[in-house]
Amino acid sequence: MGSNKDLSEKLNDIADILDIEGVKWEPRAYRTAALTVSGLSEDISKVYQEGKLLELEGIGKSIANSIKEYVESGKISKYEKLKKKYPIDFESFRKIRGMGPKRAYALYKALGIKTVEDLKKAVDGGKIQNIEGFGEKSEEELKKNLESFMNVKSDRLLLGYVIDYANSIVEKLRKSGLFERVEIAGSMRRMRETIGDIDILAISEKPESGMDFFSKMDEVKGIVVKGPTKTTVELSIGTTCDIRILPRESFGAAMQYFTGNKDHNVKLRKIAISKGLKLNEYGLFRGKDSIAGKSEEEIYSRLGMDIMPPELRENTGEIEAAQEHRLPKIVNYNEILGDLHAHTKDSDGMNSLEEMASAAEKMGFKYIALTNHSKSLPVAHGLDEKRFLELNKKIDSFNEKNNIKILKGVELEILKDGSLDLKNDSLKGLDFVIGAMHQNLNMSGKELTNRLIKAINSGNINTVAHPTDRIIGQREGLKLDFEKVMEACQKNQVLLEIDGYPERSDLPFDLVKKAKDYAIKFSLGSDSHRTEHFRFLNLACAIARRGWLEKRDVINTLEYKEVLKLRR
Ligand code: DGT
Ligand code: CA
Ligand code: CA
Repeated sequence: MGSNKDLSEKLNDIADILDIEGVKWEPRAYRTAALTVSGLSEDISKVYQEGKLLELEGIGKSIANSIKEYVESGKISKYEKLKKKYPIDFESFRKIRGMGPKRAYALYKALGIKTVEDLKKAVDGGKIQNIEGFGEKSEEELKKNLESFMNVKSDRLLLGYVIDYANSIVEKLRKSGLFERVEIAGSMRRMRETIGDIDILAISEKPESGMDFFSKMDEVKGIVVKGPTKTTVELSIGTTCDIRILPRESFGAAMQYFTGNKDHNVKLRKIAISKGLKLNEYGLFRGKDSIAGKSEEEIYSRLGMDIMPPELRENTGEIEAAQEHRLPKIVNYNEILGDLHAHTKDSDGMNSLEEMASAAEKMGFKYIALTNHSKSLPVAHGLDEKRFLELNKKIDSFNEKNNIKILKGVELEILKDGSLDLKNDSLKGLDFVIGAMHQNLNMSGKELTNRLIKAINSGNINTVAHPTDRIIGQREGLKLDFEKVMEACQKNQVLLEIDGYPERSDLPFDLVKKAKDYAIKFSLGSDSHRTEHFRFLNLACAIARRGWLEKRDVINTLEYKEVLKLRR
């Protein structure tokens, strides 16, 4: 049995190889299928077993057959065959900026480079610049991008692709009737953007049957350790999952302890000691007597603190704030009324305006901003003034007939010199403008900062898209001078975006917290490229919460008409 992630990488590998072989169309089909698979909230084997493969976006008969083969045998014969001919680690190379499949193949042919380690050796030895099609400058750039990749690559999984899967495991455990309580703890409960494993805590009168049930679930690929109170399994999704069974009277203490994070716990324990108490996963003790343990509230309160949401527990000042009763009242997930970043197939999305709007309505959103790319981003089929005009007419007539409202938006390229990609006139017709830098990013931090600030000062953008431009596990954020950027945002009342798309999770929470001190407000966006992506808006809200934002700091808590007023 494999996983969605593994399958998606294999499909992408096939696409890369077909690209090298100069095959038309097919690579695109495989890439679309890979994207679909990686974005699924359930296991691909389940979709297959339910006979629903062909209902998936972009999956036709031939790719469905490959998936069938994969689910049944863990292998795809087409992949195995192609991979023999091209034994290259495309999966890693895809994550290195500027290392497309054709360049990877050129390096393989010239120097036998198959892996990241091979590449590093070649770059360090200055061997790339002599290869045809490369030069000193591209070697230099490759070196930078490779370093960036090496700095951030990790085995952690992205929360957005695991959270529904984990919740469905919890649901199954709850429904089994073998547990009195089942809860998620650890980094997932804190809604950290990446997770190392899944931590589950439970109360059960029948721990052994409970553990049996757990270790035999479909999601389980193998057992690491199995005992009556703690079992660790390897999940098909590519991470491990711990389940611990605890006595009822310790459950709060265990939730507190296993939610963490570690630094938060260490500080709490010190506070306990300073009060002559002892804190561990079984409770808060004076000598041998437990004085708290059943609930988390109890623990915090006996330590002289207000309880805080798990998202705040990163030891970044929340303990002090809790002691002084000045914790912020952070924004609630259900206070987010709409999504301010989404694409349709007019640019690089997969669904139509109507499909996106109806999916958003089903999610309970009151509005979405359609923010398709602008013309200078041809890889994303960016729209020019004329196409925006046509699309906006369509949006107007849609809004007349529907409850859910669409804001006429754009994800507008901030060009190399800081000027904007659409004419002022055409920007006037829009409701929400997201300024974004996607190209020419190999400038110095100072130049990039000035470029962005020029756009912020233009008075023509509402928010800055995914401000650091990091891609988790692939590349570091831009080396911007965020103090200057934040000052400019504050002065011009320009928002910063929190992009909830799992790989981006950008602005990161520590910078959100900093920006809040500049009295900057925020827009949240899922950056949806298909209907299934709207669930990522919740992740943007999680980052807002982890950055201590309150309702008034987040403009998605405003009604549609109020959001429209922002663009005056
Ligand atoms: P992860 O799994 O890397 O995404 O991050 P966590 O925070 O889920 O960490 P994990 O799974 O190693 O442990 C779960 C929680 O258990 C952690 O947040 C805090 C607590 N914990 C783990 N190790 C220690 C420790 O050495 N000391 C204390 N006080 N708490 C710990
Ligand atoms: Ca964990
Ligand atoms: Ca763990």
